[in-house]
Amino acid sequence: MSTGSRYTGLIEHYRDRLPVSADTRVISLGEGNTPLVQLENIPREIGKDIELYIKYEGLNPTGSFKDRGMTMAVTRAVEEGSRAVLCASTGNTSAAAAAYAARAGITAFVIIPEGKIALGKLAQAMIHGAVVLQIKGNFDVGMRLVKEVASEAPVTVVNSINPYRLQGQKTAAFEIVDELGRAPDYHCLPVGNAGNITAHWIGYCEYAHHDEGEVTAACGFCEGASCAYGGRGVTDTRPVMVGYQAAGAAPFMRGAMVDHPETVATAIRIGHPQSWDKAWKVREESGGWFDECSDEEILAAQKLLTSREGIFCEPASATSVAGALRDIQSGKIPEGSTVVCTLTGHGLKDPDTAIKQCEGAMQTVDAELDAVKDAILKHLA
Ligand code: AN7
Repeated sequence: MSTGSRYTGLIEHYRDRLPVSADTRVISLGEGNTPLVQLENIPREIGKDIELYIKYEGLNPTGSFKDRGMTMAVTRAVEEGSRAVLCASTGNTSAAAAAYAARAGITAFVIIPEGKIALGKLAQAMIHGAVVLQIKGNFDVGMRLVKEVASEAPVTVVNSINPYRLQGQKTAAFEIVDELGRAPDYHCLPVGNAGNITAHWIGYCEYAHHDEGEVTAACGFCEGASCAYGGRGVTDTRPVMVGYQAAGAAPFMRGAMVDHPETVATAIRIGHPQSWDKAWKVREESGGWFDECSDEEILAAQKLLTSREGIFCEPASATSVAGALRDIQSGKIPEGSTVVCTLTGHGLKDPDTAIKQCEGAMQTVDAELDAVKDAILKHLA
């Protein structure tokens, strides 16, 4: 138990709202408590009166929001006596599983699609000592294999079908309400398996269960009137939830699973979302919608954030901003709104895609004063 003000991770911080007991050994790397940064330049440039924030989840210990779910999932796996965790991953889950397993002193097995995960994520899984199994198949195939092998080997699955993952991830919604004093009007996220959009809705709903003995803002994910959080809400507002997919991997737009998903945003190169039914329920309950963004729009939004706001996220994360800006410009998200976009992963995860976008941005000059001075003066001219 921390007694001072040192932040020691989201389980300690939100302990009374998470499935842990007083003597649970918490496996934490100090995740959560990420910055909510208000964008200044982009809203001005598009000429819209909008309070636009990004939730910078790339600043978690392994560089993505997955840490929120992984601290819970690994904590519970260890508590239940598990010696190994297993996941399929487009990259970030494998990085988080590898790190938290190392912290806990257990083994992580990760199944990844060959050649389709960003370099930083692969480096993380390997350096933390995970057993990395590359398959000649995409994430969805890997996920099927995980489910099949889990019943035949002594491993705990730590994909978001593990309910503790969503419990950990719901804390991002708590943090936003704690900071803003209310829920935003709109919350925009990139959608792959749709675990994160579901987790956020669970968090927002729990925080809105505020009447003593009665659930005022019931969501379809709790036990209704017997919800453990009734009477413990802190706000009566909930956002409209908006999920954006990459156009080549957009089952929620097709209304059906996609067998061969393709996108530059490899993190969300997912055609068979694991939280399919849950995400439709989120849309319905929150009055939200799904939409899709092209790879060009995604990369343009990534570039806009880096060049105008100094914020570097990976391509998948930029999908939330790409979609939100389009809906703000069209008026679907009206002026005067408060909007939060989750930036799910750090830009350093995928240096190759970033560098590819910046051709001609580097010049080679002689190692002499004149050459360097010329280059600077030419640029300023
Ligand atoms: C940066 O790592 O599924 O809709 O295996 O890494 O909750 O799936 C990653 C997903 C968005 C989508 N942004 O979240 C994995 C994996 C980033 C991601 C998503 C992912 P969900």
